[in-house]
Amino acid sequence: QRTAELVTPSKMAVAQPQQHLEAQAKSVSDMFGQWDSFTFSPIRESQVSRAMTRRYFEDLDRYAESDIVIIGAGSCGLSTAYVLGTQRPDLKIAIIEASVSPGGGAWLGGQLFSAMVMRKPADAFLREIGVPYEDEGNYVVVKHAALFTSTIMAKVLQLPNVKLFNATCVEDLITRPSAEGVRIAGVVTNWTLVSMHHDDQSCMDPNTINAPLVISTTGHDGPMGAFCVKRLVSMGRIEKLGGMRGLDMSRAEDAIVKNTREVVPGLIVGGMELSEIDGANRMGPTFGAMALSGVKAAEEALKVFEA
Ligand code: AHZ
Repeated sequence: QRTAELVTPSKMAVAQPQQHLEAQAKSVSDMFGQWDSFTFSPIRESQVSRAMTRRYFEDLDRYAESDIVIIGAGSCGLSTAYVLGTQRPDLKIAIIEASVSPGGGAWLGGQLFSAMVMRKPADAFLREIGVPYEDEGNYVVVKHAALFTSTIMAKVLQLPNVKLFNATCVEDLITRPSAEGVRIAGVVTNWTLVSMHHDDQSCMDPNTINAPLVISTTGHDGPMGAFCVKRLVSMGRIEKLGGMRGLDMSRAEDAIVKNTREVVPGLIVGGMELSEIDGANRMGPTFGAMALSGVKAAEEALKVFEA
């Protein structure tokens, strides 16, 4: 044990990769019946720390200047990221998610019921990402909402031009004066746990990401939700919020998709956050509008980059 402690990090770094490749070459079924002689490839604890922290800090450095920041990794934010990330592999896209676990409210269909309903034509989005569904005529049903959420998340996370920073929240917007009054030029971030303790700890200043375009999909009002539109009110850019109205599925879903737009220069708003500006109805547990609001938010963003 003592000698292992004395191995220098540089020697370890040279020695390990080849062994790792050999271990990877085994198939799972080759392990059957071999458990008595089983061992993992060796590792030193610092290698684990460095494997994580080096990549994280490289990502922080790389994405400090992003092309697009998407706030919120719920159904709308992830749909936006999928369309943008696949259509424009040249754009650097940072997703900032306040929760430890991304996915927002899309892990279950409604209450604790598993299935997820999407009204047509949002079935096109499911076909695009390869999620199977049962066709019920005007709507389709995915057998478990987590199948949609885990599939879109896997697709988004595999994109080389997208980085998800979770457990990180947007606590302010970067602004610049412009002909229209103000334009949004990036986001101010903090670890969510830090943001939650500004009142009982001494000042813990935030971090920043510069980006010419921010897409806010933080959901309806709540402790964290509707963040950007509430901030637009407090900075005097919007007079007041319309406030989300009661539930009306048909009206709500059409309105959210149609109203997905650049609300102030540099800030596109999509998903349920929009209902707070426009005074739109909520739709409850039907998710087609979240996927297609994401598609429209991406289309609006592409116009900005093509202009
Ligand atoms: O954690 C939030 C969630 O994952 C995240 N978020 C909120 N504020 C944030 C901040 N910084 C970073 N300041 C933040 N992240 O944003 C995500 C929003 O996901 P969501 O699922 O709540 O919103 P959505 O618009 O993607 O989907 C709405 C789904 C709903 S709500 C509803 C109803 O109430 O009737 N019906 C549907 C389909």
